[in-house]
Amino acid sequence: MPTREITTKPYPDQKFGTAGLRKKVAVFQQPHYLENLLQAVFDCVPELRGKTLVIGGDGRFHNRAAIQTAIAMAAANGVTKVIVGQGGIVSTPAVSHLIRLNGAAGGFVFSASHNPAGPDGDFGVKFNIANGGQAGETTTDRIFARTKEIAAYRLSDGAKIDLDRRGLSRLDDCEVEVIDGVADYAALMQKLFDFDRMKDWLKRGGRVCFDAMHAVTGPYAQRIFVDLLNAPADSVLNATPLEDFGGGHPDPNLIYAKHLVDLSNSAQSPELLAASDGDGDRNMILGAGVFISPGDSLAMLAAHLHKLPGYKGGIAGIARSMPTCRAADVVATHLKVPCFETPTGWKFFCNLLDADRITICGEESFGTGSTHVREKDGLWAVLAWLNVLAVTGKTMLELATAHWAQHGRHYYQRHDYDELPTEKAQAVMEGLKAQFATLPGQTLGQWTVSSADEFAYDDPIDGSRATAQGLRVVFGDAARLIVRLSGTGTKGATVRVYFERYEQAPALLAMTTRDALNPLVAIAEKLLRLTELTGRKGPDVVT
Ligand code: VG1
Ligand code: CO
Repeated sequence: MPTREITTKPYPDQKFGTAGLRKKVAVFQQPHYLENLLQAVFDCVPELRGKTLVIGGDGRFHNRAAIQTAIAMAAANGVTKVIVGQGGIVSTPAVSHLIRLNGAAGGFVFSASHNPAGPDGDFGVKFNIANGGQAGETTTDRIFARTKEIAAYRLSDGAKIDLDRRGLSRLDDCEVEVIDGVADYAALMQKLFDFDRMKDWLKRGGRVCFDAMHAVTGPYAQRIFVDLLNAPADSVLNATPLEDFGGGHPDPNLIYAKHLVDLSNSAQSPELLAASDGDGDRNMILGAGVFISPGDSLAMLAAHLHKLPGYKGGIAGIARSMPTCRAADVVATHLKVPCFETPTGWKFFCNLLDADRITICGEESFGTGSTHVREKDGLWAVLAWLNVLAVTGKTMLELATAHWAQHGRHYYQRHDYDELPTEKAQAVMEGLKAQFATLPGQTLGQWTVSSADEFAYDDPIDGSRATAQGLRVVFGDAARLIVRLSGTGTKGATVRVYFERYEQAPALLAMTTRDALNPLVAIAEKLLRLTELTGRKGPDVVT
């Protein structure tokens, strides 16, 4: 079949970042929109020529059409093998694994992560490189620059691939293999965790409830929990991926997975409750009667990880993103391993993982991961917790309480102000920055400011410097207030405000998060003048 070269005109709005490009479906459906972006990737990443490319998606609306386009363009751009998941379904962490397993030069994930799906929802493209991680900023900047000058793209005219039938076919000089998107990932999990022990725990009456929220993790959870671990079928909720995610919002947090919170507080609660997001990289963890915040989950897993088969040798180090609470730092000190503080975004962890400086890492935004792939991994975190339960024989509440008693407790919350006009969001940031010089030494409420600055990161591996990574007001070890602008929104600007309070006194370990953080919220309102500057009565989302 011939390859066609099609003339096109650039779109100005294809700002490709390390988390890819996310837009409304209607934007992606404009003529040549997706093609322009993909051609820009092929143009800027010549390493794909003569190599393998992995393609997957979270099953959302437009996924199948986008995958056909990507395959046809890969073939026309000299890719010699495409590996694609059956039905177009491969989670973000599984794509990362497949790239590494097959020595591929890169991979596309068609997803807008936790953003709602369907014809009126969002669509997105992420591009990962040979190490399995997201392409770095130099590459994504080049891709964006290329989209602004693109004049033509190449497409193979061959037949469409049957995405539902596993096996090999050929498109021009490109071999296309439709694989079971779950199998290799499930095999990896079996290497890392003690499946016999977990099976036994379940057999003895331990109960798990995992909500796949009609997104990509359904088939993974089904295979792992039900088929491999013999958990009852009703352990997995909403297991069928739907193009509109069933009209839901697969952002696993206290708002969008509230039914799990309610279940965990009921008498019928299973021991472990969890959910993942659209593309399977996030996780939310609850136990009967307890919510484990993502920062705590990172710290607690780090403390127990050496008990799990894949991590028997102990851990080399821990990393957390700057806004993530400092519970991990306390564990790192205890274990005498380094703790790295990175900007938000998984790519910063990848350098540390590649250099074997860390074994586990995590973000406050319900993301946890380890050396096994180069993305955060929702199901991995759930299995790690299940394995910890099986090994220790303790309940989640017992584990959390013991952790806080030993290491102290970091109360934590994030407030989001969504879809603000850019000027208003900027005004909040500038307003705080203007006070930086006078803040240190000031006593606000019960705390005294030890430092106030804008976070910058010097990458210890490649020496690069990332600036403007969020504003922080630090009150020693006792508390922190952090403000940053989201880099992933699809509409307007989002201001995120993060609150952290640390307590060690036994009497202060069992407050509600809200009671613990109210005084800090009041300080933030004074410093940031959020009501006045945003015109909002309060945050849109509290997690
Ligand atoms: C958010 C989270 C960040 C995460 C990113 C991608 O970014 O805060 O921790 O890495 O989403 O996650 P931001 O810039 O909007 O705060 V995913 O699950 O959408 O790939
Ligand atoms: Co995601």
